[in-house]
Amino acid sequence: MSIGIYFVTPDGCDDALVRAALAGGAGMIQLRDKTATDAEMTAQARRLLPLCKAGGVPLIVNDRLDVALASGADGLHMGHGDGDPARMRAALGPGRHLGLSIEMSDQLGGMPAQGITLIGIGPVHATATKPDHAAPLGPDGAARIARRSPVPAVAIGGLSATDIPTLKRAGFAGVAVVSAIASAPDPEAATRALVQDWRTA
Ligand code: TZP
Ligand code: MG
Repeated sequence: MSIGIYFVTPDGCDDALVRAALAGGAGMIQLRDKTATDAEMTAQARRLLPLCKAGGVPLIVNDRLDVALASGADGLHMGHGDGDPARMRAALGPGRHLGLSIEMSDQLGGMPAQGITLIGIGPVHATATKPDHAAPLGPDGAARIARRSPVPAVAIGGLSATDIPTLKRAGFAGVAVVSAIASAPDPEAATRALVQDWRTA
């Protein structure tokens, strides 16, 4: 699986920001919003799904199985310890993505059997976007975990263009970013530049 640039939304993300990431060439979108209600998130996912589908880009819902199911999203992404992945897979059925965030290699156990299709490894660097994050792994630490992963992995946490060559060479399927796109003055141009860096790395 090659994802390239995986855009994870900030809280309160407007549709325009997701449109910009899609226009810039993001390969996967994760709707992550710790502040929205389930109804708001479901409505937003329903609005965004046709745009994502038109570009062949999977739209993944963070944390909320009910929202993923109600919206018909392409998958769910959960944190380690946020529930039983096997139960999430049973509820999602086959054919949709099930992502899992992990912070250490101990958490790789049992992965394919649980129906997980993608793991997010991080944080690579400290980041203000996730205030309660675990100790940063650094690119080498994240890569060591990725090498042991039985499923494709993306790196996350404080990532920018400078990290891309190392992470791509380490075998990651992509890099997941919030602020490198969401806080850029021109999110579409920022996405396009990251995608270009990924392609040429
Ligand atoms: N999980 C680990 S770090 C992180 C998440 C959701 C936030 C990444 O945001 P940013 O702005 O790309 O550092
Ligand atoms: Mg979570």
